[in-house]
Amino acid sequence: MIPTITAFANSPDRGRGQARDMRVRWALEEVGQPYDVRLVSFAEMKQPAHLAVHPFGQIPTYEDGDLALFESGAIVLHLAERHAGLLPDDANARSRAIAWMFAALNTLEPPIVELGMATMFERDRSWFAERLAMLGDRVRTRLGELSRRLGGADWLDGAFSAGDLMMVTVLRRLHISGLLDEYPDLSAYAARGEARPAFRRAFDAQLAVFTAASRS
Ligand code: GTB
Repeated sequence: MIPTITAFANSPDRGRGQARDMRVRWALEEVGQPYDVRLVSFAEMKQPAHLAVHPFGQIPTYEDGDLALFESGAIVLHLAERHAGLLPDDANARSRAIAWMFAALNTLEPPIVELGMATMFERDRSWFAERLAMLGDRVRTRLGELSRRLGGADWLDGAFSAGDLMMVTVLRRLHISGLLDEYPDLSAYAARGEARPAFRRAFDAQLAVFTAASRS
């Protein structure tokens, strides 16, 4: 059976691959699992049919037979555990790769999202410049720490893993801010992820949704 994921019918990022279906698409491509996509509007996401799968009325979701999942991290972990290619065989290395997934989602992504939200929604506030500087420094702290740990290696812990997949999707959210450019090793790390054929296929698939929507 081919799993079905959900994605934005009209992604506000205009096909830049910033929405969280991108990481699920990428994982599916890495493991060679074909998939279908159900495109949903913002209104449809809040309807009972979608809320039955995603309690918070968001994308992405993943449905495969009896299994319905939400949360991009849970979906990527599910795929990585059931297919070869995204987690090492060695039990300790596997746990470390999963720790990097959590680090991406719990330690790096929150300040990066906070910075993005402030940039989008708080520009007209009197305290915007001060807050932006503070949020930028919080992100820089994490990037500095990540850069030190990466230590010039290609990937975070040996071979490419679901930990790198998740970390690269999180770092990509900084492209617009220019902050990632302050860390050439992390820029190169993200670019290595983006150069993977599976990433390219996933990116092109989500871009095709935007291109088709903008033509209609
Ligand atoms: N923790 C959940 C997960 O990891 O799956 C978060 C899911 C989530 O935030 N989904 C967003 C959503 O459905 C889309 S990805 N939002 C609609 C809603 O809440 O009503 C977040 C996102 C949206 C848009 C951009 N963008 O335009 O650049 C980037 C990221």
